[in-house]
Amino acid sequence: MVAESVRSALHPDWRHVVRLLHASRGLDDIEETRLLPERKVLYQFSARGHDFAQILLGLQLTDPHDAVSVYYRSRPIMLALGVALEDAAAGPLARTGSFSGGRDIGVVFNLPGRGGATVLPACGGVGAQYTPAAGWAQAIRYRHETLKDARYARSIAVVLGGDASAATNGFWSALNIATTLKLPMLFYIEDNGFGISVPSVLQTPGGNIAANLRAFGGLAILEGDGSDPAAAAALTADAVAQVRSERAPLLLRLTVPRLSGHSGQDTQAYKSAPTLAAERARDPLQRLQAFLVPQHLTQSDWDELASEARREVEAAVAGAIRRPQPDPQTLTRHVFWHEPDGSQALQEQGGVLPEGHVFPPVSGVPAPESTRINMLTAIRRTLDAELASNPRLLVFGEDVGPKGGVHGATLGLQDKYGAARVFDTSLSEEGIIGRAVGMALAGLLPVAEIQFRKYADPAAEQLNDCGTLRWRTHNRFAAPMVVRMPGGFFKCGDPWHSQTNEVAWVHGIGWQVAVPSNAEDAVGLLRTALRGNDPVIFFEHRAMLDGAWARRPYPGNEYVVPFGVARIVRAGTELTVVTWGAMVERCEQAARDSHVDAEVIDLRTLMPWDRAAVLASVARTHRCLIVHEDNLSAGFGAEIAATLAQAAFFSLDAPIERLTMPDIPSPHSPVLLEAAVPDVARITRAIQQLASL
Ligand SMILES: Cc1ncc(C[n+]2csc(CCOP(=O)(O)OP(=O)(O)O)c2C)c(N)n1
Ligand SMILES: [Mg+2]
Repeated sequence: MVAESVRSALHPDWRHVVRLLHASRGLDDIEETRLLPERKVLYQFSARGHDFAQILLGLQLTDPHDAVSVYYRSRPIMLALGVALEDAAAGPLARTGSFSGGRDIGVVFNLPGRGGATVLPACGGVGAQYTPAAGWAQAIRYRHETLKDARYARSIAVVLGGDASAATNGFWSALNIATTLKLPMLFYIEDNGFGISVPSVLQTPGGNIAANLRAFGGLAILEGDGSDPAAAAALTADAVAQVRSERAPLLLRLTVPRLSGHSGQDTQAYKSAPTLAAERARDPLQRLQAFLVPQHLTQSDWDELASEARREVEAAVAGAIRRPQPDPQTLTRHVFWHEPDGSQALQEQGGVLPEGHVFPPVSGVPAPESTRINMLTAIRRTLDAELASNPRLLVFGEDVGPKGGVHGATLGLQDKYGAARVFDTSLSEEGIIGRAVGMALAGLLPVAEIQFRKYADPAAEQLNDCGTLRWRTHNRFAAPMVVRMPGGFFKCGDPWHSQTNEVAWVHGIGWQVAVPSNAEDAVGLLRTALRGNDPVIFFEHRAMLDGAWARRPYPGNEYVVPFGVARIVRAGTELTVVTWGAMVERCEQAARDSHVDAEVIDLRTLMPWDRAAVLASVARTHRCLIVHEDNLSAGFGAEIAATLAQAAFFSLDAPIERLTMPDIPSPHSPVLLEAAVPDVARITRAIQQLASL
């Protein structure tokens, strides 16, 4: 037994640490020796060797507004944060009641706050964990300093990553964000010397990221041996305490042995016998035993804690195995807030709604002013009105601050709402979107601007992971946000500023996609997006931002256009033209020029899209032409055509036609551009031709 005086002087609670460490080892052990060979667990990641220091770190994260962004080797910290053993065991078994309900790999965790630290929904992609943690850290700052919420005064964001993850874009993006903004963020690097089989000298010069970062501005550095009990306890405690009090970033690098293969399949043939022996000699479990027994614990105390933990783990695994398999009937639930059957279930955390935010009233009826404004002004006024009514809304991106955005959409908003709410970001699209994810999970409403649609490419991983977040956490989390993205041709084209490729977002799971063609719809759709509860891509066509045709009266601060409701721009009986974005104006003109009684439908949103309106129209006209600026192959027109082929087959009197850009990037020369993008003359001919069949 530990003498009372010694125990109270001990920090941390070593008995608790011992129990957790044995529990973690027990889970790894049972999975490796029984469940994996029996194929009950299909994907196994052992935390052996990383476990001890993670547990020490987790026990420090006691602030209710702390967040941890973890990766796939992070089960020990989950146990330290209070995840029940049976829940932890149920994940790899892909059973119900686990953190993803069998939808995600068992070690890709998440944990809603529920009065304790939040574990942000983890990703399988290495490096994806970093920028959301920076977003959470910035949200802490915002909620404390701008929203004056004293409960966030000492909260911190922690991100866990391996040595190889320090080579990823996400790592550097988050490091830049945290250091330039001086955010309360702890980078916790678990350096096991390998990324699967690749040694850390190929990830960072000399193999030590901490050594290389010593000259990095605004970053405190600590490092040491994560398998040494005294050192690991002191370093994790110091690191957390320092970030809590200094409100500034710190990187803690702990060397740890990876005592098992990278994953269950890995034989570690790439490690030499001396390397394996040296790793075994650093097993933190044995070092902890030597450290505690007999000075602080008797051997029988230790043994009893070990067997108690083992018994609990065996019971937990048995309980997890008894849990039902996930129900295939629920497979498609929780992609969006609203289900196709009209039901809805609010996520537990993320976005403004779970914290009880109530939006002002809306109206589907425009209250038009007397003068017309361009689409750019319409977007700015909508942002302005929503910033005024929703203190949790933040607008950010490259150049959106003092300059007001390279397109001018945010002009004057920083002056009006301050630099905490409307701000410039570093030039990292991954940082913009990843940060938005972290902010959304922290209960804010991020409105991010991607300067041009093509420049969303570096953010592809964060965008994809954001979209799938609700589904893969089984609705425990969602990260509603609005990503504004100008694109499409303007006076000229080019492969960088003029792409539309809106179909990519439709194909990306979990994103709603709005493509307004005019100022009034832009107001209504943007407001719907900003009052919604799902991530939205808001595509701002460059040709329409100041286009004369797109100018409309401002329809008022309550005006909304629901998603999935098309507008019949021009009614007709002979042929249906389905289009959106900048092509709407051209199709309307072409319909007039063609002298065919063509109906023109502006879809306005592509996810969801108004199938009913298109089907109803084609049922009357029996002919359909789809016009879009995006490339032909697998463009959104293909989806519409497939839908019509299936659901309107017997109404069709002619083949479904598509008129689109060819499968090329947007060309720069106005002559080439003219030839590439469907123009009024070609649309007119296509209408006439189809009508004549
Ligand atoms: C973006 C991405 N690329 C590749 C992989 C495949 N992969 C999974 S883990 C891993 C190595 C990561 O090593 P490290 O960051 O050191 O963490 P450790 O596994 O050693 O704890 C790789 C290459 C991935 N998951 N994500
Ligand atoms: Mg590693």
